[in-house]
Amino acid sequence: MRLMQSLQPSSSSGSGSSAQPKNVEEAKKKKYEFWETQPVPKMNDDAPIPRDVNEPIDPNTDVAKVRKEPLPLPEGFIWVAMDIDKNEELQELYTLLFENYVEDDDNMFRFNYSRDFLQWVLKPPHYNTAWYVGVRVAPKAGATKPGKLLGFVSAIPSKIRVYDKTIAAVEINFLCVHKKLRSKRLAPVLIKEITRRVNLTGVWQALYTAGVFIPKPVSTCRYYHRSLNPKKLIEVGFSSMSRNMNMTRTLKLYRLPEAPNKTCGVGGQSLRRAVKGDLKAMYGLFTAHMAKFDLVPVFEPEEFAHWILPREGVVESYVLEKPNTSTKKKDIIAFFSFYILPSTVMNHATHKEVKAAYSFYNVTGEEHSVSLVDLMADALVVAKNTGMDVFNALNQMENEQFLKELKFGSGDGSLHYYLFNWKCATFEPKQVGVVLQ
Ligand code: MYA
Repeated sequence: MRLMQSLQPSSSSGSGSSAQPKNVEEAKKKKYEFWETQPVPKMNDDAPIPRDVNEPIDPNTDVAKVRKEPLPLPEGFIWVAMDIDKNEELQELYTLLFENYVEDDDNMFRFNYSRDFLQWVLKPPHYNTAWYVGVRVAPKAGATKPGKLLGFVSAIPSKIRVYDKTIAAVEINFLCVHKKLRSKRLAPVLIKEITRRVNLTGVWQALYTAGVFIPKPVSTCRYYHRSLNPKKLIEVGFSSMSRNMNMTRTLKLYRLPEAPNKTCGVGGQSLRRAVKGDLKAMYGLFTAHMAKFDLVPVFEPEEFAHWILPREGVVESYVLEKPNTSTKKKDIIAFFSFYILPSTVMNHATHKEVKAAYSFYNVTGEEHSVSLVDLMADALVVAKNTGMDVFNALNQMENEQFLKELKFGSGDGSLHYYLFNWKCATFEPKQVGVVLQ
């Protein structure tokens, strides 16, 4: 069975949008009217950036020079900061994304970020509500309701280490323009406005990912998919059955044990859902693990807690414990985590949604008392028992160790990583330690 579809952030979908390049060959033929004006690497600059170059493209850090007023919008539209603590506004954002956000190239699936997921992703410690930038239709005189939300982009604060430098940055996500307003150059205005708002706080760099190829990725990773519910995935067209397979054989191929068993039992080890009291040990494992990679998030303990503690239907994490004979307590020796992001099945009579788990941060301790393959074999079982249909992972970090062995199939799209206003050597997927939602 070959997995045919892979949901990638792609702007080629939806009405009226012109196809975006997917790779460097296509990209070199295109003129990037907007991106050529921005502090990002030039598309046609083929010389690789040497490893000792690791610095801003535009070194200006003078907040006084940042424009004080919002960018002008076409008549009839206004800027708003969405208040996602208000149910109605969270619902409006949810609906904009539910109807207009990222689709696969064949317009069969669309990401369906839940309201709880949005609250998780947009509200890490130190979030800034001015960075939930919305564009609304200007309300008519005397109107009691706000105008419809037609565009959005968000930033959250983030510290990232790029090789040996740690920089204050933001992560940009949820850039979305309503399908009816596509190809009218609203996206560049949203990007310039979020840049202005971030610059006003003295931050000059950003990290973002996209399925489209724009100037110029610092890394390109591939998605891999592991069927947990192969029958449904085939029925909705997410994956297809190869010619020498039938359903019985396919089901057998992807069958999983009913309970996690790879890591358990061995030397008294046991697996359980992570709780607050585990955070100190998990944080220690995590920071040691991240030292292996070159593009990584630098979390304070409270940020780590925000990202890793389980939230029903949003993010799951499990720790593996081992009895310590000298302390008579249990030590946490590894953990895995995944976030839960369903996709709407757009045109199917019975199936409305594919439930997908996305590999997040998975760490085995230094002593290697458990292999990443065994740990992730149990992650698959937990994901399946949580109701997931598919488990997705990028070929980043050390994921190549388990992808083939655990029967992940290669997707058909790439995820490009970008740094705004930063010049550095590109990263192999195995050097990329950051996972964005
Ligand atoms: S990735 C997810 C992006 N969202 C979607 O794919 C949802 C579905 N699509 C849409 O809503 C629209 O098609 C979007 C474009 C909004 C994507 N990233 O307004 P336009 C360039 C960056 O006429 P539209 C995510 O959220 C395109 O090359 N640029 O087009 C991360 C062209 O520029 P150029 C993109 O289709 C976002 C211009 O926009 C993308 O109506 C990171 C055309 O504008 C894209 N995904 O709207 C944003 N797609 O002329 C950058 C197209 O040069 C953040 N374009 O070719 C930068 C850092 C900012 C903060 C800095 C702080 C220091």
